[in-house]
Amino acid sequence: MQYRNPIISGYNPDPSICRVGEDYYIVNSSFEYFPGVPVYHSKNLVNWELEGYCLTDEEQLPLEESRPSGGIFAPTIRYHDGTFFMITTNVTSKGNFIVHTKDMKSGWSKPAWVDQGGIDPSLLFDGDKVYFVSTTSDEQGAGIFLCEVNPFTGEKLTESVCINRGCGGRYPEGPHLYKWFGKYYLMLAEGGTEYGHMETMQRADSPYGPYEPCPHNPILSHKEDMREEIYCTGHADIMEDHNGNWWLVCLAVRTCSDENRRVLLHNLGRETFLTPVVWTEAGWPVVGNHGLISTVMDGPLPGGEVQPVNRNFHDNFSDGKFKLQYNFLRNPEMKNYKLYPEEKMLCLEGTKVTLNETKSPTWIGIRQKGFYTETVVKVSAEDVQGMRAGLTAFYNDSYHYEIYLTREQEKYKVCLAKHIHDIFVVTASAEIPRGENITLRLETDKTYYTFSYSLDGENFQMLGTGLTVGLCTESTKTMTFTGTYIGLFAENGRGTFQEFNVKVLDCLLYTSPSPRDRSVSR
Ligand code: 6LW
Repeated sequence: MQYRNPIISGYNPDPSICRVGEDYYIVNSSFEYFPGVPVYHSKNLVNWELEGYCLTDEEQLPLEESRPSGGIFAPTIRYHDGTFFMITTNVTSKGNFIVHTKDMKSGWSKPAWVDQGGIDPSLLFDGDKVYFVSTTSDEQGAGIFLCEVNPFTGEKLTESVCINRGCGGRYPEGPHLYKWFGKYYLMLAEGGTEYGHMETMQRADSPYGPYEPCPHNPILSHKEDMREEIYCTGHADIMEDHNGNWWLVCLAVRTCSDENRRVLLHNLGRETFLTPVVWTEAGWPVVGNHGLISTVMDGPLPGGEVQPVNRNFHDNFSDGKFKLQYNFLRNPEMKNYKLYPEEKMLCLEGTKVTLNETKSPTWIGIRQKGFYTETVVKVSAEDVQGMRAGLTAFYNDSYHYEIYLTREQEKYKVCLAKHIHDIFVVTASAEIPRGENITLRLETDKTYYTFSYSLDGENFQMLGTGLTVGLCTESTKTMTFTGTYIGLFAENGRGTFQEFNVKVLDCLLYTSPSPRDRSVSR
């Protein structure tokens, strides 16, 4: 049956998957965003719904000092004996920890910290033993370290030992240890999460090794793929579905390239992709098309009919609770976020913390889940000198564009500001009768973020644009791992928002030619 990748679009990197009967769950890294570690659910591996988050309170997820792309790195989800376990690393707090639950809807446990360092932790349940692996280093360099743990308390039951140093790629990481066909299989990401990324497989008779490499390593890599459709494939997890077919999920990147230009720059973040896996007679996995995957693939999907993928988002703020897709920056002051379901309104109480600070401004966002989107929202700004309330395309505190309402002396204005590297500037503004019931619009494509406003909700004036490549991972001044959000914000006063609609048009591309990007030379 044919399906399309990515199966989970927008910034959803480092996927880990597990199966419970005929239900499938994927978790992803979440870095400085709250709540942490999204959990997606599917019955057919193609239609995924956001089910909730593993980390939903400050004790589980202290993010206060998190740098951009700090916080929560790669997670692993496993299911054993009626209990879900999620293992991850808070690089801004105390490192590796495990949370567990028998029922996700009732929330997850407090963190059980594990005294083994490094990142990318994973668990293997093997009889009465539970092995904890992570990637860290010793005096000989980087390696995969293993200890036995109590998965409920995090207690280390054996000393940490290095079991493997990878298959020759730099940065051996993202380890998953499996027990298949009577052997221990160790799958690693190597080469770094960028354009040299790849996945390798090894196996041994003991979890402690020695490990024999798969003869056709790397089992997955796009570093030589001349199709230039998908890049950076790696950081994978493998599982057998309820029909006995095997699948691999991995992170990968779609760049802002199009027929006009080739750029190795991506603004959506690393996304989650799916590919079938088959086994050789010798017991080695063959991933996709001999280590290559595509945006359109065929496979023996496990469950029912595949529904058309719809990634639109709509909120008229009438149901009195925050939709699951909303994220906040670091640990939010929830008293600054008020829903008025009767009035179908969201009120954001802006503090003096601005979008330009590595803190928790009054900001609420959803992942940008496609290249071609159209967002509209109605905004009213408190009549306060210098406050800002509006709509932002937000990568992090040094890379964001926003259209917003403000008052300067006695004039009400709608403005466009851009923050790129160390440049923060208002690039356009227009006087408006007053800062009430203004409709703001953001249109995105692979070339521009285009900002417009309307006084009547019908007729829009374009205020200005920002280059899409300005919000790309590769161009950030520090190494980052996230992707662009579409968000609402307020600073130094109250912003009132109604009718927040985000249309993701990419899915329409599947049946019609892509909307022409306006070339940069416009
Ligand atoms: C992830 C690790 C990595 O934990 O990036 O570059 C980290 N490698 O595998 C965040 O995605």
